Amino acid sequence: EAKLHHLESRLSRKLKEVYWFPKKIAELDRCHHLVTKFDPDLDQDHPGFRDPEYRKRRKMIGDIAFKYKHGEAIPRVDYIQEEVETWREVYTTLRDLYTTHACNEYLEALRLLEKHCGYSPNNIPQLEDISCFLKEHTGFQLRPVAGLLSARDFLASLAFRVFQCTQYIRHASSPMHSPEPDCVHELLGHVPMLANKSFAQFSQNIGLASLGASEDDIEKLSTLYWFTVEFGLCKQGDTLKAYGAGLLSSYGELVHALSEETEKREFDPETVAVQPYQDQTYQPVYFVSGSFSDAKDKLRMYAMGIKRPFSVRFDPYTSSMEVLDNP
Ligand code: HBI
Ligand code: FE
Repeated sequence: EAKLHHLESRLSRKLKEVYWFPKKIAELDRCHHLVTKFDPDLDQDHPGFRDPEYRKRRKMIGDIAFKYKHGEAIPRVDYIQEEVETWREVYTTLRDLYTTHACNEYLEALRLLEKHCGYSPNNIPQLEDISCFLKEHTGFQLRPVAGLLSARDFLASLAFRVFQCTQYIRHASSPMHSPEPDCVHELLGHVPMLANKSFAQFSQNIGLASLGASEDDIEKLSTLYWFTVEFGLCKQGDTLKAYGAGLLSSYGELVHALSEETEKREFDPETVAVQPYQDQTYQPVYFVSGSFSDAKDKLRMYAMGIKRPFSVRFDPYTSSMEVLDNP
């Protein structure tokens, strides 16, 4: 009894010395810290900066996320005609390219999303429907977010198999590009891959490694996330295909990435974690994984090297973290 008490207080002392992190899924309600870098209210280069109507609409949709609490159904958005037009333009343009440029896992999931989740040129799918679909396939779920989230909060959600998803759409003047994440990026880039079991596990593992991690390790994990989940390539037979969401939601960069002009290197977490990256223009270098289970194994090795005075284990029955003391 006394010894148990001693052990518990040793662990709780350790936890006071690291960054706070959510221990149960409902605590993701506290992971809502936005980064304003690409916000249309502040970023003069945002295509919506000079369009008060657009900013008002984006704010209205963002309010859904600010009010949202874990466990609630995600409110549906009645998208206006202009928004659906934007979606249609991107959807039809990208859809044709996927056949040759997207990996098989992506194509397979997209077919299912078209069949079951309202993915079509004429309809912006609803987060609530997608969330139910993903739960059935990989246990992932969505929650709405009002913009670009801090890396720490974003990664912490992944640890619980929760993907924080924007619900507003990019400005109509620029259907092929958005400086910040929007629902085109999330729904066409991220969602199909999250329906794949190996990829889902890979994403959760990055999240688990981030809990309570130092600023330096968060930066490295973000960089790993960037070159895999956002801009990753994989080998299928003799050809390279895209699985990264930043590629699958950008016609220009998807063509560019798989062209002869770019450098491709084999995925190796140690080097990727410190590779400088670009968020203003196309990447000069891309990293190739043999398969998701291969990438997962390499990442697991890398994560084992991150020093934390405790370890975490996700309990899927309660969607909470077991925090274990390291001797
Ligand atoms: N926030 N809403 C949102 N969507 C993302 O895809 C996203 C984010 N914050 C950080 C992030 N992605 C990554 O680039 C890493 O920093 C984790
Ligand atoms: Fe993204």
